[in-house]
Amino acid sequence: MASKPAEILPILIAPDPVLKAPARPVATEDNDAIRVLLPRMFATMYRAPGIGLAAPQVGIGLRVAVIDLMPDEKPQPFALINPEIIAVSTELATREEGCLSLPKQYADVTRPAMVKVRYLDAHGARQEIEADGLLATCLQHEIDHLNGVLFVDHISALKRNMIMRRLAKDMRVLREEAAGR
Ligand code: GNR
Ligand code: NI
Repeated sequence: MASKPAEILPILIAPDPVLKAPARPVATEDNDAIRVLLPRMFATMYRAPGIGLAAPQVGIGLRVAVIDLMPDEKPQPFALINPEIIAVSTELATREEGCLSLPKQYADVTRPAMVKVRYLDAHGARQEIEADGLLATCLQHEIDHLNGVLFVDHISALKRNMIMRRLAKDMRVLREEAAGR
């Protein structure tokens, strides 16, 4: 039996209070909601396109994120429920980050180069993952979202203000263009 493709959800753009609010842990009672939410989050992430998406970015204050780095263009999706960073390396790594909630804005962010993350997968099974490289960055970026933190919170106030002003202007131009036709 063929099922309908999952609905694409609108992505919240900063500044939005939902993006600044810590999300609450998923509980057993949330199972039905999660079953609907995960396919929608994957569909939204792939459509954007992005390599990760956290539930607060689609207005849902739950500790849920999806990631797919698409190594060699091949899908490698995973869902993280109640993810926790349980270890970080002292070694740091700097990488240029972007965010679907700050479209077209980029900055170098320094974070631990390696992380170990514990989470529940889409079936509710306990998992642990040790990551470096882009996956380590992405895991930390998504878990930040669940704590109301954006990548711009890791850079200087000067750079952050520049990005937030540029984003506000870009959004105003887009709104004006949309209104003008
Ligand atoms: O698509 C995304 N790309 C990205 C690039 C570098 C570091 C982090 C990311 S995550 C981002 C999608 C997003 O906003 N996830 O919350
Ligand atoms: Ni993001």
